[in-house]
Amino acid sequence: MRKIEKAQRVLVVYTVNDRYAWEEMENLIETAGGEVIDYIVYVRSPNPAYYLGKGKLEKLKKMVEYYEAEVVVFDTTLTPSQQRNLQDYLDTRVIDRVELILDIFAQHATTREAKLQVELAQLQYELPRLVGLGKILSRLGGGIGTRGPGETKLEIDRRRILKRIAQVKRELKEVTIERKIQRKERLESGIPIVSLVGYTNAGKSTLLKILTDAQVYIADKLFATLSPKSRRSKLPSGREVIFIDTVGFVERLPHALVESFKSTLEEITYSSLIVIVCDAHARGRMEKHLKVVDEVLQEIGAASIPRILALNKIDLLDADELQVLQKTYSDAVPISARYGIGISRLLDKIEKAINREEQVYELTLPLNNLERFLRFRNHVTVISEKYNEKVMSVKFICSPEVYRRIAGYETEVRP
Ligand SMILES: Nc1nc2c(ncn2[C@@H]2O[C@H](COP(=O)(O)OP(=O)(O)OP(=O)(O)O)[C@@H](O)[C@H]2O)c(=O)[nH]1
Ligand SMILES: [Mg+2]
Repeated sequence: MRKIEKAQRVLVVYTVNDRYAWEEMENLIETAGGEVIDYIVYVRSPNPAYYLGKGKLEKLKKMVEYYEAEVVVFDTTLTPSQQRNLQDYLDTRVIDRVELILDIFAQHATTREAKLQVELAQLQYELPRLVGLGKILSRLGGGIGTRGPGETKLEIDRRRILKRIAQVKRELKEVTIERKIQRKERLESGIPIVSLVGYTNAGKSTLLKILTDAQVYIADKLFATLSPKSRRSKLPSGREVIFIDTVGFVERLPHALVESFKSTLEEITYSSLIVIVCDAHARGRMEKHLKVVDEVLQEIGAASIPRILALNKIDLLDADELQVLQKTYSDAVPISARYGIGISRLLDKIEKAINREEQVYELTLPLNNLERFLRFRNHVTVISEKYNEKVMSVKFICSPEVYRRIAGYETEVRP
């Protein structure tokens, strides 16, 4: 069930005094298909029953009536009872930030995996909200509400949701196995993986396209990419890498979503290098966006992977702005993914970062079992090789990941 239908009139309740946060919320609502017609701001501590204080609540009620608003969106998380009370009092649909983001994800999911991941997040969000739904849902019809709030019905619904959760989890497991096989193949190829990560709408898919000539979906929408693509490509030296696109992050990303998309986000943890793509045109928001990216990377266990920062969309900046930016982020690479500016510098930096990770290793391998080493021959630089009738001693340079692959074989070496 969609929370916002096309062109529905939406009133917003902002809970922070931050122009950028308002802009982002408006963007989220538009991405979901709604139209923001007016807003109120409420930054005081939330009332347990209605979130809003009495005065603001009455004002909002009048606005709902005046505009005939179809949806009220709160830019925060509401408790199930606050949401229920608000819907009853305002006599219109009330949704919070989490539901809005889930709604966008649901609209953008195209692959089986993404659809299952979103459904799981939605079901988990719905479950605690099921108990004693107010009159509004029964009146609006559709979905759970049509059955009315009778206790036994609720119990039936609860069981139905739990059953569906179990089923979705089972189906996701199957899909995940497929992903694991692909990942294993990628890792075994020894080719370094470079993940493009960043805030939603930063230009990750556009960058993937220009780096690899891939056909990817690019849109001025939040969360355009839910089923990330990966593509092989060559660095300036001719060395191969795999670039992977990722799901965009957002401030206060619903935890249920991070959980559901874990298998997709997990891909990032297998990379040799992370390129953080950041919308440099987002000026005032940039630092916050970078902070969110950092937090998500920590949460998924990718904090220790080396990073490069790419400041994207510099075509939208004037010379002064660019200069200030370069001073503040002196290690970053300014680029325009759309117009192909700064891409070769970025590739050089990627290559250097990958090489920096590499070290000299030494191995002694039995001659009758060189297969594994030979498979990785293209991913190492051999410094010296020595043979006798039984073994080969080899000194070479490669990345720690490639070495791990070869070293698994080392244990089989017998003196
Ligand atoms: N002006 C300008 N626009 C850009 C540039 N790179 C990307 N864009 C635009 O920014 C918007 C978002 O680009 P995407 O590549 O879809 O962004 P994304 O990071 O993949 O977004 P999600 O998948 O939603 O997380 C699109 O409208 C792009 O055309 C750039 O260098 N300059
Ligand atoms: Mg994308």
